[in-house]
Formats: sequence, C-alpha cells, structure tokens
Amino acid sequence: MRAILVGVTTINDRYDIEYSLEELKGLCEAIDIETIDTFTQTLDRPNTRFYVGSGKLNEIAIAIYATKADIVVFNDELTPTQLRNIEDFLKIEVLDRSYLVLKIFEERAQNKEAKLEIKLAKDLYLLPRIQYLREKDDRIGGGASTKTRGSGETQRELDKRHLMNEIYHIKNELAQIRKMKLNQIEKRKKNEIPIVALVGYTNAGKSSTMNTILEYTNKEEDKKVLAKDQLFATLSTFNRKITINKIDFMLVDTIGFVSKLPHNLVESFYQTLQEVKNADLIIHVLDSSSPYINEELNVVLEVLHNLEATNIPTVFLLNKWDKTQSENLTIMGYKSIQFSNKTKQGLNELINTIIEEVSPHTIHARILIPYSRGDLANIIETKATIMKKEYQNYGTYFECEIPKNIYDKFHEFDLDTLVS
Ligand SMILES: Nc1nc2c(ncn2[C@@H]2O[C@H](COP(=O)(O)OP(=O)(O)OP(=O)(O)O)[C@@H](O)[C@H]2O)c(=O)[nH]1
Ligand SMILES: [Mg+2]
Repeated sequence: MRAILVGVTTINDRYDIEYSLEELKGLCEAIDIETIDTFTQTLDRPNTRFYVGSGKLNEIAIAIYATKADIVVFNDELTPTQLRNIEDFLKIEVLDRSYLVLKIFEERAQNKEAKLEIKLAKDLYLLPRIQYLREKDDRIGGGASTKTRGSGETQRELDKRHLMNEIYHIKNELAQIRKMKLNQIEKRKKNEIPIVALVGYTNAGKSSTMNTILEYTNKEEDKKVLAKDQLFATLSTFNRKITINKIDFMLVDTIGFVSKLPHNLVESFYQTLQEVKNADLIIHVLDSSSPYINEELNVVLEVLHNLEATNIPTVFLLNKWDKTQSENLTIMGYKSIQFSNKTKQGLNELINTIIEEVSPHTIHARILIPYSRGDLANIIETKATIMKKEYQNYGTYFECEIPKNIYDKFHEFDLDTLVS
C-alpha cells in the first residue's frame, strides 16, 4: 500500500514536525505501508472539521490523483467527525496515527496479557466510531467485506453493546493478571534480588543488549529474547535472572517508547512498565547512530518522568556505536558507555557498572588484624558494623560488615581470602 502522510504542527508541539513525520513513516513501514508524499501545515490547532484547512485538503486530493495513492495517514488521532468528513471529501481510505499503532501492536502481541491490552485499546478506539464504521459498511453493502466476514458476524462486530460487554470482561481479566504480577514484584522485592531494567526508544537495541549480556553469562539459547529490526518487537516485559561473580540480579527487557502514543494505549503501556519503578539500576539504551537521538532521548525521559523513575541510578548506553557518526556524544552529568552489540565494544564496562551498582554496599568479612596495626583496627571500630570482636594471640579478630570503598585496606587480613 502507498500512502500520503499528513501532519499539523502547532506552537505547543514539543517535537519537530519533521521528526514526528519520520516516526510516522517508520510506523507505516512496520505494517508495509510505503510513504510516497507528505503534507504539513502550521495551525493554531488542528481544524475541527478536516484536521487541516480545506485548501490543504484540496492539495491533498490533487496529490492522491497524481500519485495514485491508496491511503492517507494522519499524524494525530482524528475525531469520528474528522474521520467521516475527510473520507467523504477524499473518497479514499483514511487512517490515523492511533489506529496505526494499534494495528502494529495487534500484529506483534504474543502473550495473553499483551493480546488483552491491545484488544481493550482497540475496542475503546472503535466505540465512538462504531456508528460511522457501520454506515460505511452499509454503503459498501454486501460487498467484499460482508462476504468474507459473513453479514451476521459484521453486525455483531459492530454492535456497540457487544463492544461494551467485551470491554467490561477484558478489564476484569486484566485486573486479575495485574494483581498476580504485582504479587510477583512484591515477592521479588522481599527476596531482594536487585532489578536492572533496560529502557529506551523503540528499536534502540534493548533486547539485543539483553541477549549480549545473557551470552556473556551463559550460553543458554532458549533464554534469549526476540531482537529484530522493527518497531515494537518487544511488547511485554521479560525478566531473566542473571548471576555474575556470585552476584544475582534480575535483568528486565521492556517495551520500546515512542512519542504520541494513542491515549487508549497509554494506560496499558505504563502498566507494563511498572517494574521499571522498582529498578535498582536503569540502563537507558540509545541508538547513537539515529539522526533523531535528541528527540528519542526526550521521549524516553518524559516517560521515565511520568513513571516517577527519574531518581533511579541511570547509565546511558550509547548503543550501535559501530555505526555512529557522532564521535563526541556524551550525556551531561551521567555515566555513558560507548557500546555495540555487534562488536561487543563496551561490554566489560557495562558488566562492571552493573556489578558495581547491584552488589551490596558492604562486604561481610572475618578479619584478623595484627596488634601492630592499631591504625587499621581503629578504622574498623569507626567505619564498620561489628558483629563479633575477640582479642586473640596474633591480633584482634573482627566479624564485620566493611564498606566496599575501604575494603581493599583489609583484603590481606581477610581470613576467608587467606584460606582460599
Ligand atoms: N549495527 C548495530 N545494530 C544493532 C546493535 N544493537 C542492536 N542492533 C539492531 O537494531 C535492531 C533492533 O534491535 P532490538 O534489540 O530488537 O531493539 P529493541 O530496543 O529491543 O526494539 P523494540 O523491542 O522494538 O523496542 C536489530 O535489527 C538489531 O540487530 C548494534 O550495536 N549495532
Ligand atoms: Mg525489544
């Protein structure tokens, strides 16, 4: 299918229209719609009848004729009235950004929860539009769509009451699934396994990074997650328990972020991200080769802000460094790592950073300090938490929790390392 894209930019827009349409183009590609032309208009607000002005709509009509486009895609969610007016005027199929995203999510949804979430969002989207869609169906009257679906089924599908009923049931079912998930999160909190969450713009390379870390720790292929060059390859959260140097942590892969999410999807989107709120470390994956890296960064920061996850320690992973153009890229005030899943550049640094963040801040040790080192015994007395203290033949014995940053001084007196 070949499409013409249409976007309105207003003074309140946070994102550049050029970037926004580029993103829309990516969304179209995700379901095999090719972009052949784009139209933009600057307005105080989108036109209530036609989204754009009628002059612009005329230009679009001419372009449809000239390019033989199959479809027109609008960069915002259209009201039912706009949808009807525009289709009446252009006599061509019209899609809006929300429907496009819903379609993509529908195609990608794999597990039960994701499927229910997307069905709910789609039903909520359809509900106010059902009258129009039914009329449209009547107009096509007995045409191909009725034949393929069976008129009884069409009738039912478009029945408002049926939709409302379905919405009610899906909501109930989702509430139960969420309750179960919250229980799991609580349980994990009790077990105190630290959580490391991979977050980032869609297609930045979160799942690939998860797989790279899994490869580093063990070779179990079946634990790997799906990583693919497409928007929203990951729709749900995936957890994998990882052990490095005897330290356990939970690595969490999450759904990719995108701007202007359909409002019916926002709730479920944030629901799937609940785990990020409890993370001990956030690895913010950026595609350092993207020309829109700033916009993508801001989209993600906004979501993290809404999630109230901005106080969590964060490291920025400048991914796809193998093909970046921006040699001097850094994130002010934060640790950032130049990284590549292809060449494995930066992998050791990433692993060390994770270990540092998730390991306990103290080390449990049994040490024997000779009487000649009163200075060190003094440090233990003031800085460590002492569980046991004994004066022995060769020196003072301590069983204690030593802050990690001063442990090095005591390493040679650590009885456990001496034995091993
Ligand atoms: N050149 C290069 N490509 C990469 C790198 N990391 C990931 N990719 C590619 O980028 C694409 C997206 O990777 P994913 O890991 O699926 O990205 P994601 O962030 O999980 O994407 P969503 O789940 O869709 O949000 C894939 O085609 C990967 O092969 C990298 O370091 N270098
Ligand atoms: Mg992914």
